[in-house]
Amino acid sequence: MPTLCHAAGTCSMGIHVILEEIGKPYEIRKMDFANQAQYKPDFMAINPKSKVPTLIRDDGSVLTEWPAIAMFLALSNPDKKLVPTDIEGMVRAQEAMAYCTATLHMQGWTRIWRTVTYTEIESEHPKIKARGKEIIDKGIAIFDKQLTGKDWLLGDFSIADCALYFLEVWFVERGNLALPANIAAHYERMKQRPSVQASRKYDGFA
Ligand SMILES: N[C@@H](CCC(=O)N[C@@H](CS)C(=O)NCC(=O)O)C(=O)O
Repeated sequence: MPTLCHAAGTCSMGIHVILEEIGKPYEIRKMDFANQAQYKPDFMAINPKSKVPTLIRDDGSVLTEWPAIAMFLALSNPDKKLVPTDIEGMVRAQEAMAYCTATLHMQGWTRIWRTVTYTEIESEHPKIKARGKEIIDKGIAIFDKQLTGKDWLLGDFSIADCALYFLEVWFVERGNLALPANIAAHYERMKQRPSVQASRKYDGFA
């Protein structure tokens, strides 16, 4: 069965939700980020990028990068209908997942949480964090607009919603920020899904 290398409260929450949606057996390898488990040789032998999500598949091969893992899981479980099958729907899923992971996560939240990677000059940190917040707010507004009159980003529930979900958790639970109306409703809808409830219970979110 597949193994998800996962750390609580990180972006791999979204992949955990997808595995729960699929409903087949899987294992979680719990990563202790507080002890820098991602930089230990045993994990780096699995994923030299030192990142979660990392998926160890049934044949032992390792898949990294959120959108690739999500697409692999969706395409290899077509009966679960977790990604549209038409070209337009599939590229829209890629578009949403790329924006969540490459821009809002990497460009936005990284500026806020890992400001020191941008500069060690502390007096510049507020400016860098403010830029991160701007990037996040812009993205949240774009997704809020996309959700106008819709329950899910692409019409039907999909892996794109699971990408937006981990950002919603960060925004609300870690940032103590209020989401605009359509995304707030999307977050509540996500929280009604048993898959999300299982992930939240595992990670200790109410
Ligand atoms: N580009 C990767 C980024 C994954 C990523 O940055 N994951 C974070 C957790 S949210 C991580 O593993 N950080 C560990 C570290 O950088 O030490 C993806 O989208 O999967």
